[in-house]
Amino acid sequence: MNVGIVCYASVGGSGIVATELAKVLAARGHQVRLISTERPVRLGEFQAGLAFHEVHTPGYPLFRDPQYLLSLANKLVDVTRSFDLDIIHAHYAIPHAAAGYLARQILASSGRVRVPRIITTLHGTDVTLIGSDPSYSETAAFCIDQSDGVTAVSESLRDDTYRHLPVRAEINVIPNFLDCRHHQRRVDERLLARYRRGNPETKLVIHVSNFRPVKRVDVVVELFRRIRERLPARLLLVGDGPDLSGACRRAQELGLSEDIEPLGEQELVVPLLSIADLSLLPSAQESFGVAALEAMACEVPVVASRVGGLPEVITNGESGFLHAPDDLDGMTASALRLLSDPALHRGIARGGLQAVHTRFCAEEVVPRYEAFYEQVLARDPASVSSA
Ligand code: GMT
Repeated sequence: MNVGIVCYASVGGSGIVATELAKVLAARGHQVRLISTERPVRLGEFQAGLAFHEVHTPGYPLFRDPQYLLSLANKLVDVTRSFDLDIIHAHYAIPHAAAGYLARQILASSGRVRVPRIITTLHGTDVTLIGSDPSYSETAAFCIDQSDGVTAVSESLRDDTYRHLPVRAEINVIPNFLDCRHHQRRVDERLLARYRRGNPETKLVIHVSNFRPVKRVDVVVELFRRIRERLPARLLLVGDGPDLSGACRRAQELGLSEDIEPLGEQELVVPLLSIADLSLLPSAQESFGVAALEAMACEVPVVASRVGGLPEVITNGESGFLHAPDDLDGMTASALRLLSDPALHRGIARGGLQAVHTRFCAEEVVPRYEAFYEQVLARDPASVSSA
């Protein structure tokens, strides 16, 4: 199949999942074209069957903002004409589903007989936060409905989509996944010693995110403060975003600057996860939680909020711990239990690893996308107006 995959490349799990999907599909013999504004972080080296196409969005003094939707739709038309795409798979509905819709209309009205099918994968905030904002909800729902196929990364997100938006399309749930051969614990003793600062008793707590308000980084710092009161610990903050500087300021006010390592954006998270003892994810909302999955794959127990799709990833008490978002006492208690009871730590780490390997490895999930592509290609295309 010729597949075009559209995603945000810079930050966030949707770009990571889209890039991993592109790589695995190419390895399975498909011709894949990844289309984005910049080279996705996780793209890696040359791989046969996988090409990257950059979207340029020229500015102009009259525009307040660059016209990304238009330049992306234009790029999709170009790439389809040059490489005969069967499928355009849009990751994150806003505005990628709209760009796919527009590209399909343009191709059909130019007399093209075979237009690509548009598949939209909903990732979370494209529905729960920004998509349901009254400024976007009508266009978001329309473009989702106009897709030839729609998937969501969790049952919870599928239900949220019907609740938040006037969407009528059938939504198929295909969960996020990892390349499990790559995502596995590999401890680098020198890295471990470096971040423990010479004290082998020190526990390393990690938080990986895009540091947006929905991640509640202030709560991460507060949980760490409570942990630090009870045992020697250091906090690795991986990623960047608007709330990182506030978190560092707060840590300074609490006298914890020495115990916090803001590591910025990192292409390779496995070495960092592999030295961690605990991952914190007290998000206000999380449609899935790729960060939790990556931690579990590296045998790091996760303490997270019981929100959105996280209960579909973590089974409380078996593969991690879930608490109501405001239950900071509960999260602290679970964190301290994990950090002070090696048998419990081992059991939860093993439970997490097993959950990943039984349900969330690429070999398990990617064939579901392939089957969905086939299913959508076998259907009549969504109606397109041709000139
Ligand atoms: O947090 C965001 O807005 C970014 C977005 C993304 O592009 O990664 O995250 C969402 O998609 C991820 C991949 O499917 C999910 O793992 C995240 O849970 C989801 N974020 C939220 O629902 C807040």
